[in-house]
Amino acid sequence: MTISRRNFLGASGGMALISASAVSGRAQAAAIPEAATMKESVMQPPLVPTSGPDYQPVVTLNGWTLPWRMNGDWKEFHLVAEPVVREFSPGMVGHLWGYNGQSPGPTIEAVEGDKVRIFVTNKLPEHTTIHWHGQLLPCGMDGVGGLTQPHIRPGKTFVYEFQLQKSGTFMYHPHADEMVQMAMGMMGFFVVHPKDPAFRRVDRDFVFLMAAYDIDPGTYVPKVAEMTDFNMWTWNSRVFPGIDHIVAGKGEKVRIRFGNLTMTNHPIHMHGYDFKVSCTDGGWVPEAAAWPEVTIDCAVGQMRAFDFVADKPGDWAIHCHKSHHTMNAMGHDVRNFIGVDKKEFAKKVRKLVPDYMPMGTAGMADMGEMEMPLPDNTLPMMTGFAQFGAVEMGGMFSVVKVREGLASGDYKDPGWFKHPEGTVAFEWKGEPKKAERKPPAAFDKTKTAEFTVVKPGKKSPHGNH
Ligand SMILES: [Cu+2]
Repeated sequence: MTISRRNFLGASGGMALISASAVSGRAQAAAIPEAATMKESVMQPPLVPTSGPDYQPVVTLNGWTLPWRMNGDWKEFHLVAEPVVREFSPGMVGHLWGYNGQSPGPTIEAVEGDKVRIFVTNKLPEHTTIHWHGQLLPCGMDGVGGLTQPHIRPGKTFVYEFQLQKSGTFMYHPHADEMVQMAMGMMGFFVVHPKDPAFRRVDRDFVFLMAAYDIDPGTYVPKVAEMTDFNMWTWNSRVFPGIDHIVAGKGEKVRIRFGNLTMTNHPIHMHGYDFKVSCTDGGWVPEAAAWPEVTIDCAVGQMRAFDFVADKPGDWAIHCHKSHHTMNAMGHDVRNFIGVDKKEFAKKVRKLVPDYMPMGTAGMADMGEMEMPLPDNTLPMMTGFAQFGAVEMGGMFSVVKVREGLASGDYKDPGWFKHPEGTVAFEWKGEPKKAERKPPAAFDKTKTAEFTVVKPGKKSPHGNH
């Protein structure tokens, strides 16, 4: 047999014949790389490249990067589409569909110019495909079932092959029975690192995908026909307080990348910093063209990455700014009882229902501290505690923890921030005696005369507001 030019381009050395047959879909079982699988929903350490150009590998919140093997000059990956059980946060799991044991699937990382060969095995009860969102590739590798390829039937394995044209921030998801398969959690991140290791390089690089689920309290399977009324707003199919914290050392360059596969936009807001969009799923934003933000809206089907220098230590909140998206399962037909006196009413109800609690007459903050009996497999609507009390959040919320003296590559949770004395908001307890007075670090004593305390009921010296 002669090695044709096509075979030679398809692979090199002793593997040429095997990979040539893999290309044509007649791969022997032995030719398919082993499909790694993940049982844990905790962040796995970054997968540092052992060959090829150097790059800073990403960290997937509550996730992992798919191992690959080199076969000649092809980087080979193996994704398995299959039913998975994903923990959303301790106390609740979803029966989802995903890849290689988890939803989302493992992050794929490779380098600009790499030739990638991705084996996709379908272990779902129905057919599927994979679309490589944002990648520039031959049309027949685009993964649109019926349009660019036949569907991958249950039990079958297909091969996708393309060369990575550019670095950037991409994702993968099915383009077959999309409404069902994405509502069930099928998606994954795809990061292509620049060939030049110095290009837009950062010290830490975090990724997550946003997905929304509608899972009735006490049940396990998302309602796939839901279009607007979701109750689980997730980052990497996790909700607060189950979402990994984003840990960085003081002074490090940090990138956070995210993509949106829900049915609505998510304005992602990070406290304590301003920052710029450095990359979209269309490519890198030239530094001179980026404008500052503190909230980056990510529309449906979009991806955004932003960069900042972690120069301000602290526990900084990062969350979707739609306040319903930082809640777990909730009823949206709750009436507003703020200001209503339910005391007399409650007495009467307690004669019939002894453990009745009136709620919401002063807002709903008390729900953050309440331990109420919940149906099986349900999370409280708002929950989570930090060093000062209940955080009263759920859904798309996490904490960026910037610390001094963190070793590079240390992603362990450093605990809660130790605030320097005098830098935490405090309760006003009247004018302290001179000797007791501890002004906040940045407090300017020369300005104290400008502050006047107005007693309730009295008119402000600047008029009535
Ligand atoms: Cu949102």
